[in-house]
Amino acid sequence: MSSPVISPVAGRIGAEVSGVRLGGDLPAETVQEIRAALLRHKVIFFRGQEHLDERGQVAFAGLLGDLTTAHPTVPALNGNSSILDLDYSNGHKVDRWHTDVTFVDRPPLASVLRAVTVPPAGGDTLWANTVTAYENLPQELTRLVEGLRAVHTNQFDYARIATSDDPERTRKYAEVFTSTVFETEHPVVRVHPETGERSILLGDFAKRVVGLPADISATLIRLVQEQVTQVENTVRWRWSPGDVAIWDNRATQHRVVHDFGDQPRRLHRVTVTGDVPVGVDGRPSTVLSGDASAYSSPLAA
Ligand SMILES: O=C(O)CCC(=O)C(=O)O
Ligand SMILES: [Fe+2]
Repeated sequence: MSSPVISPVAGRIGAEVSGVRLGGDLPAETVQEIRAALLRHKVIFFRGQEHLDERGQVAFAGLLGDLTTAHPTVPALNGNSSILDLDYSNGHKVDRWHTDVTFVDRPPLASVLRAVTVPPAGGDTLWANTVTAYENLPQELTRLVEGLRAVHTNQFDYARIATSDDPERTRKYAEVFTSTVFETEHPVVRVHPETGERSILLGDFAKRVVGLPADISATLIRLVQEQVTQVENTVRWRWSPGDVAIWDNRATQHRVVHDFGDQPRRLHRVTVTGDVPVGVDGRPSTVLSGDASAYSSPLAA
């Protein structure tokens, strides 16, 4: 089989991989090349994977590692316990910059997202490189954030997401999302377990910086988030059905662009289990509340 062709998309993040037909039967060598591209480019895109159904997506993702359950609180898509159904007509609305599932002690290593239905225009997804974000911080700020830890939680601020036309639907979704409250303290700068790179670990589930008064904490989180999401650190993907994006959830944040009104938009996500983040001082993250062991344990196949 010929080697995949890797073409960078934005200057600091993102690459398109062509010449690969994704599935559970990829040779180990190709999987290795995909992993290397992921570590290097942080998010990789595959077009034209229309042949991939739910089982195929799960089988492929399983080549990258053990899979999590669909979500710590949100039920899986019927019949497949590792697929999270991101259907924007069911109240799902995560339109803020985040790293996936950082409210648990082992946020996913990677997410594999497959476009099922996309609006005729809009509904792009953005990713930000949290390594280049860290590297481009002014040195004085780097020194400050390296010593900080932040508490991440799935506890929703209802008012913040209640922008849907249907507040009842939004309320129901939030109720499910927070049916178990998780809280985890993570370092604000983590060391990547494979590349050794340092990256910012914040995003929308980060609620406060440990040891700081609420107002200073909020200002500091906003300040660092502004650096992470600077356009130079980002890439934007215009979806077609059958596209697959994989991101290194240890080195990125992402968000949907919610500019498609009531048009249907649906994607399926499968996530690969990650490990416990570690700060530059070697200290791992610690759980404050909620037991997420069932989420991150390898699923019985
Ligand atoms: O819908 C999107 O574009 C992104 C949704 C999301 O946050 C995710 O798949 O983790
Ligand atoms: Fe996400």
